[in-house]
Amino acid sequence: MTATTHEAASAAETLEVLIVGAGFSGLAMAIRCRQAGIGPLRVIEKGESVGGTWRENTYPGAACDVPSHLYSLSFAPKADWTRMYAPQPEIQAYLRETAERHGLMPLIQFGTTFSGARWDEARALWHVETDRGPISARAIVSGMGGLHHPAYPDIPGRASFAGPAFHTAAWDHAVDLAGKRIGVIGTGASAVQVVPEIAKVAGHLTLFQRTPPWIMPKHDHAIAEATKARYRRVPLARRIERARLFWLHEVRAFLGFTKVSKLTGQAEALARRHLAKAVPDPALRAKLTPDYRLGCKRVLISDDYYPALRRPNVTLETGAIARITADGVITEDGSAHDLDVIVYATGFDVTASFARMNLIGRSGQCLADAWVEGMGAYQGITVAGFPNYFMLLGPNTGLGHNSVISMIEVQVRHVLDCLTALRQGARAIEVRPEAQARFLDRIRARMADSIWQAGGCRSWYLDEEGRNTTLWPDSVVAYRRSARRVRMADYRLG
Ligand code: N01
Repeated sequence: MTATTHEAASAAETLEVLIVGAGFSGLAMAIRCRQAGIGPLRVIEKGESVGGTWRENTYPGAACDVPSHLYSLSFAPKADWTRMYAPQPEIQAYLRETAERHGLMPLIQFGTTFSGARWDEARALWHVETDRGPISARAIVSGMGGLHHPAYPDIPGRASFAGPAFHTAAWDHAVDLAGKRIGVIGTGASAVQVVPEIAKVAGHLTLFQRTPPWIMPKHDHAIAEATKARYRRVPLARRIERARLFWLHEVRAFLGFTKVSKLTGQAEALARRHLAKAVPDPALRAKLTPDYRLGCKRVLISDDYYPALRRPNVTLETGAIARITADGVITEDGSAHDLDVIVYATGFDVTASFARMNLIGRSGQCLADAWVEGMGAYQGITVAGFPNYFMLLGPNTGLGHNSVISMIEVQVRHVLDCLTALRQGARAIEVRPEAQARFLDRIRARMADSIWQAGGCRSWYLDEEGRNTTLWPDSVVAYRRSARRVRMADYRLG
């Protein structure tokens, strides 16, 4: 395959495919498109380098909570991951090296934000708006994901705080935290990673917890040089390790974390033992004990979070926050917590990320309007009324139990099949509304007794109406069966 057929198209040229985002999804799609000879192809990326969420989340302690040999692309293997759970810089470097090795860099237009697209029925193409000018493309593949709009809490007085205040996903590295009084709001996956790091340097750290998370042991460790050498020499050994990790998550975590089962109870017992071992003080332990079922929120893994909370310079505050002032946080009991810095570890606005896509489909309908009853897409990938538009990690394709990279790979396969149909002469490919409705009914039925609905908690998985429009309610194997190959009967070719 020559690189020239895939070089970025000139501004006026109609692209065969425009990929939005150069994170895991967008890069995986671009690699596969190149391998399939699809072009002209371009990737637009709002940032100045590849990596997506792994470029944006640079907070101290950022790392993957899925083992790296599993949290990587099967067709871009890396034998020498340094740790069981790679730190963020290593994952970002992996994505950069992967993009370079596959010749993607000339195809990526950095510093370009997608601001919307309108389907042109007569010409069967998308007119895409970006902050760097318009682009025409026959097909769009969104690799934007859902976890990139930081959510800031709606706390009165938030803007009045006089000191530096920033979100974990927009870390301000210019702020020196040494010796400072720091408040961290939130106790999710980002917080459990950042808190132990901040605690090491802070004068005092106050952690504001609304809901305690379930935390399992992490057992992170460096991967021995001999193991890396073996994985380099014998790729089969690395593949076996990947398969072992996949099935471990697929079976044990799936059964324990997605429905209330015997394994849920066993996992809770393990997490309670982990807590009891790390926190002997019964009062602190009580504050850290969840009152909902494990799996209802994302199950966290950490070996250093609980020990960090025992440090003399750390306070766990469980009183609700009443307001923020210039000097710090006031809790509802009237206590003032004076702070120099506030860190928002308050997660992402997932629903808004998708809804904000200013996409106008075939009959002039906006995607946000198509989703007034909640987000939903056929296989999480395509939406009726929006031909030639494909989403990677779209609605209902997140996971609570396994690596989302395995979901991305299934979706890339599905999209490639659709793109192939376009290459074979179809002007447009669009999911049939009845196929989409059938798929969504199936999802909703499976969701009914899931732990996310029945586990007694409120999480970012659920939208304002309490619908889970973010997670896949079944195993990865089931998703592969469902989505890997396109059932052409479910699509209408135009
Ligand atoms: O965000 P979260 P996150 N007052 O939404 C609290 C991925 N990820 O950035 O639980 C007080 O989980 C909120 O409290 P509550 C992963 O998919 C992956 O940590 O709602 N508190 C919660 O404690 C993850 O699931 C990795 O009661 C407020 C916290 O803020 C997703 O990103 C690492 C509040 C938000 O937790 C999001 O994780 C990191 C308020 N007004 C993240 N509003 C990996 O390692 C919110 N909170 C792969």
